[in-house]
Amino acid sequence: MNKSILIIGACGQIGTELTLKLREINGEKAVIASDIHEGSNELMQSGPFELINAMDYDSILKVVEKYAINEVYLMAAMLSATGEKFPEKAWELNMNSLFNVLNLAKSGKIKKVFWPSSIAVFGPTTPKENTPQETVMEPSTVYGISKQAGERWCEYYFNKFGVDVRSIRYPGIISWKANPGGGTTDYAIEIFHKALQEGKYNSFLNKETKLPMMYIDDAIDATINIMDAKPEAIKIRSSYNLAGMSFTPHEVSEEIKKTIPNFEISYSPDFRQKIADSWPKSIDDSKAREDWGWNHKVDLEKMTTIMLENLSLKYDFNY
Ligand code: AKB
Repeated sequence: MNKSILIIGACGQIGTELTLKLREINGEKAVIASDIHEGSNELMQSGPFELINAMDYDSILKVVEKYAINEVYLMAAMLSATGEKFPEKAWELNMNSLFNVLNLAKSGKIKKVFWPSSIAVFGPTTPKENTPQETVMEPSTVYGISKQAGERWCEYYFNKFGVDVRSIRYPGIISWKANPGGGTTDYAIEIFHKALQEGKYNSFLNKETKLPMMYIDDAIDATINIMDAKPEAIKIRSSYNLAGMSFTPHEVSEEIKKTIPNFEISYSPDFRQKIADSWPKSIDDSKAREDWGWNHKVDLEKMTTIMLENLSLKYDFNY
């Protein structure tokens, strides 16, 4: 069967690069981008685009029928920091969009679903180092609660209705093409922009806050690989732990200094510190590696080089 893919939330940080990559692999016409607003020029010019409100079942159904869609990637969500400001909206968006897509699959209109979970499913009572796949999960943010509930619903729809839904728990994703959207890990992107624009950065997380992170190319590979794996290989139908690297604001600043020696970092932790403190420092992703061959490629050093090289062109920075 030929793939006909719909990406909901295609203009966001991950959606933008996922859309471009899936179009490169499957051809532009096979991948329909959608969001509640238009995206970057690069994204808009790369293939078909439809306006969709992820909370409106009928607007999704219309596009699914128009293009005979068989796979949906649901990338629309309200992340941890923004979610704490708008708890009810976060719950509404994160849960309603998931139910819409799961119900489309249940009714047989689509065959396969990708839905991202997050390290935010873990909470202050979770073991912090090498956090296991199965462990205590008592998330303390609305975003985390919605992702944990979502994981339960994904597994339920698989067991009860045979819905082929696949999911990974993204760590903080670092990228340079599209801006991040209101997460606690966003400092790890802002720091590169500020280093090149101002030579200094005031971090909203403190010096030693270690969090799991991943470069966007690895995240996109993981997303496409889990969707391409044989159904029997996907033994976990809630969501897989996934890891790339872990670092602190201090460690990434030291890495930036290798290229920009005068770079200065200061620390003014805000409400996001408490969120970060509730999350794991590192993740055990051995199940993803065993079940569907996950393998990350980019470490802190390589990611720093890629970020500085690409953003220096945007800011016309010579070093
Ligand atoms: C956030 O910080 O909210 C996200 C996430 C870890 O899911 N980047």
